[in-house]
Amino acid sequence: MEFYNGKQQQSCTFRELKFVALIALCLILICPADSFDPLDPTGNVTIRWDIMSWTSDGYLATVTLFNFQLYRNIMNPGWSLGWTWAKKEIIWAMMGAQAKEQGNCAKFKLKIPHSCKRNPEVVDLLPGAPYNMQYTNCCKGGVLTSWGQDPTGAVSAFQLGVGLSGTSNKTVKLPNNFKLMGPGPGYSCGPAKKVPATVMFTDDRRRKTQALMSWNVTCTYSQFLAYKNPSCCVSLSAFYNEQVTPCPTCSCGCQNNDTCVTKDSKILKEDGNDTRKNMDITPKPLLQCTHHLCHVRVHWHVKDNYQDYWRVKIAIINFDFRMNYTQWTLVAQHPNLNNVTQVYSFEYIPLLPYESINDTGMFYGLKYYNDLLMEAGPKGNVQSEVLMKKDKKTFTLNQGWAFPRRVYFNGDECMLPPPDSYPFLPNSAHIKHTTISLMAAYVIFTSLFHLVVTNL
Ligand SMILES: *[C@@H]1O[C@H](CO)[C@@H](O)[C@H](O)[C@H]1NC(C)=O
Ligand SMILES: *[C@@H]1O[C@H](CO)[C@@H](O)[C@H](O)[C@H]1NC(C)=O
Ligand SMILES: *[C@@H]1O[C@H](CO)[C@@H](O)[C@H](O)[C@H]1NC(C)=O
Ligand SMILES: *[C@@H]1O[C@H](CO)[C@@H](O)[C@H](O)[C@H]1NC(C)=O
Ligand SMILES: *[C@@H]1O[C@H](CO)[C@@H](O)[C@H](O)[C@H]1NC(C)=O
Ligand SMILES: *[C@@H]1O[C@H](CO)[C@@H](O)[C@H](O)[C@H]1NC(C)=O
Ligand SMILES: *[C@@H]1O[C@H](CO)[C@@H](O)[C@H](O)[C@H]1NC(C)=O
Ligand SMILES: CC(=O)N[C@H]1CO[C@H](CO)[C@@H](O)[C@@H]1O
Repeated sequence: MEFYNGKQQQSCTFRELKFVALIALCLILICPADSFDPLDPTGNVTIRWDIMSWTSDGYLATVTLFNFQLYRNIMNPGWSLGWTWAKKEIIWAMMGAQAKEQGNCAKFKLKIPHSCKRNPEVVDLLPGAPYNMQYTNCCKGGVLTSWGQDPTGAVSAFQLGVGLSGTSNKTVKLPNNFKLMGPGPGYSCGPAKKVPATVMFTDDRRRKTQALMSWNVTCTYSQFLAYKNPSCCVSLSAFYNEQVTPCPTCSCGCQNNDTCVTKDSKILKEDGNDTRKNMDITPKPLLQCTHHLCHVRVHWHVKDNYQDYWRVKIAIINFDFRMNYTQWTLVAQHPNLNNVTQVYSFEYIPLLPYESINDTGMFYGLKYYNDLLMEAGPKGNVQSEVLMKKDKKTFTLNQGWAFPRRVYFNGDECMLPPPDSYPFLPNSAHIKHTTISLMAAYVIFTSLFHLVVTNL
């Protein structure tokens, strides 16, 4: 936690140089609330629970999950949703999802409920579930895209029949203690709140119907709750300097002999047989040994500097031998992303976390081409180039301006190298370590900058 705040502060001081207007924003960002994401301030997963009809001992409800997060998808193995019943409710039947455990239904003789747990945990069905168990928007294996990427893929729904619950809006009690799990922890949910009854279209969209009673639960994500360490890091390079700035050592943890394996490890060959046998069991990550020990490294290369444009090459490299990232997302914050002219082999959409500031965008893969970031190995990378139109007043190769301020992979913030290690313009190292006055350094710097800009 302290660690992250430190980093935010650093990038803030960095920014003040050019964007006085952003200072106020930075001050807000230095002390974010636990689950506050400055690049997606309203990001949340909303669970809507609509009672559609009353039954002899309870009700039939449709539960819908909306992943309203702009760029955080819910990956394989998908969401699971838990809650605690307020009374002695049971689930008679479900469509489009199932409770993980039936629990003790011993006191039921004639008809056996689907689940009698006081705190059921529900998961989506897998694609290809039998037709008579399906429900609109179900059966995605719990995988949801982010709202920014594809709102139609960001919704999941199931139907459940509840018994022993009361049969009117006066006797039904709202469940509590909602728990949403993504592929891991990180989400925390507020209490269920009664909301105006949902009005919805029928399947053929020709008629509107209305729920009898509705409530909402809002869940938000916090990276700090999810992982002790970041899971990705950023390395940098530029055409004007041969030196590559690597990810900081131990960005995502430090090596020891059982946290990682080398490329030619025997475990990997055995693993091939293993995973095929246990396809349904979620494999533990198996990381390639690196000095940063991250699952993913993002490389940002300043490739070309033309008169009116400049070009960045972005590569994403997977170091997890047991992870295929389907529908990955990459978010970058850089002041020039307001003038993106072309993105070559990724999709790009600008994100506007604050109305007036257009410096953040999301990249994701082209369908069937590179929307799957394959497991570590020769195919475990995706890349693209971005062409941006220069704003002559702000563009500079100095002081690391050309490098991103923030980077997120799949919604988790990546560790950036410290600004003083960024690739510097030729000769500026010399300047850095001699005793010439700041003024002289400034003059040399600006003329050098001029040279680079006008001659390349
Ligand atoms: C959840 O996200 C939606 C869509 O962005 C937004 O309208 C809503 O206000 C958010 N809810 C909360 C509690 O932040
Ligand atoms: C219950 O439903 C009735 C009729 O739809 C409505 O008039 C009443 O306000 C509802 N009561 C509560 C507590 O929601
Ligand atoms: C409840 O959730 C639905 C679906 O996300 C949303 O449209 C509605 O505005 C929410 N209601 C309130 C009061 O937050
Ligand atoms: C890791 O290294 C330590 C000391 O270097 C050794 O005692 C231990 O057995 C090793 N563990 C594994 C799993 O190789
Ligand atoms: C994995 O499979 C290959 C060929 O199918 C076999 O030669 C090898 O012994 C197997 N390894 C293990 C650890 O089962
Ligand atoms: C990743 O996808 C490839 C191709 O679809 C497949 O061969 C491989 O087994 C997958 N790896 C994992 C860890 O799921
Ligand atoms: C934000 O930047 C993108 C990318 O260049 C541009 O397409 C979009 O029009 C901009 N939006 C606003 C509101 O400035
Ligand atoms: C050089 C250039 O086209 N700059 C534009 C970048 O985008 C902002 C708004 O997004 C414009 O105001 C600039 O003129």
